[in-house]
Amino acid sequence: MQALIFDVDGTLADTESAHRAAFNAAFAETGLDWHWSEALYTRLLDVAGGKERIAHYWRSLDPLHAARSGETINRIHAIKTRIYEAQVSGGRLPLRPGVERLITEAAQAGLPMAIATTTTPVNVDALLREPLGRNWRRLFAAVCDAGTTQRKKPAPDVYFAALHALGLPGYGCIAFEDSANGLAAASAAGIPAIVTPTAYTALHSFSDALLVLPHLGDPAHPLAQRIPGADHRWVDLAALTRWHEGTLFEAS
Ligand code: XBP
Ligand code: MG
Repeated sequence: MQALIFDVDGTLADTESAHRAAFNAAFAETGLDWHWSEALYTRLLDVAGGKERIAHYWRSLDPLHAARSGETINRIHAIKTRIYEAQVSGGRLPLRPGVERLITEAAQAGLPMAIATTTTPVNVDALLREPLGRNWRRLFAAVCDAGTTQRKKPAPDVYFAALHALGLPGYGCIAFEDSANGLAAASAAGIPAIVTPTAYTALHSFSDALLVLPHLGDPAHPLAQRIPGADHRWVDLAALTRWHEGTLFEAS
């Protein structure tokens, strides 16, 4: 196992409720009578990328005007991003169990890491700056985000960008994801993926996943069940190495 590649939203932290609130606040601020309920947003999450999600929703309401709304969508999304950034900065949104522990363990072991997300760059800094420190970028060989590639997940582009930056083949890495789109993107890039769903993605299909777990666990929040191949009730490098060897065996 040569590197770990992390998705952000839903994986490093359960962020989509904060995103949903920011979208709704941006709609209100721009005088739109749109409101994305939890049920509607769960469906809209099938479209990766906030701007693409707004465009998709607008086309469903008013195909004619939506076609000419690029500038307006950019303006709404910029307001949403400002609101989201204020909501999650300062450590107000905690990382999921085991995320900080595993990143720290990998960094101390000198195992390269990257980020592969469809979210806007400022959102990653707002989320990680407090829990991982203001120099959090030094922990990652590459941070690939909405500014890195045009096509969003389930397209593999952002994962290919991360593999290119790492100088590694997909089968040498393990990806961490929360959604069917994310799993599809990692799988299309040839990267075995561990999925830790959230309430928004619990009903997605993860048949391609190396493993599906409620979260990565840690001593303070051990997983309810023992994990085959792991010494503890949380995911550590020793367990990941064993699981990764299994994928190489299967591939051979
Ligand atoms: C999840 C997404 C993002 C967020 C909203 O990204 O699809 O669009 O929902 O963020 P990830 P933006 O790949 O990290 O799961 O509004 O900045 O797109
Ligand atoms: Mg995600």
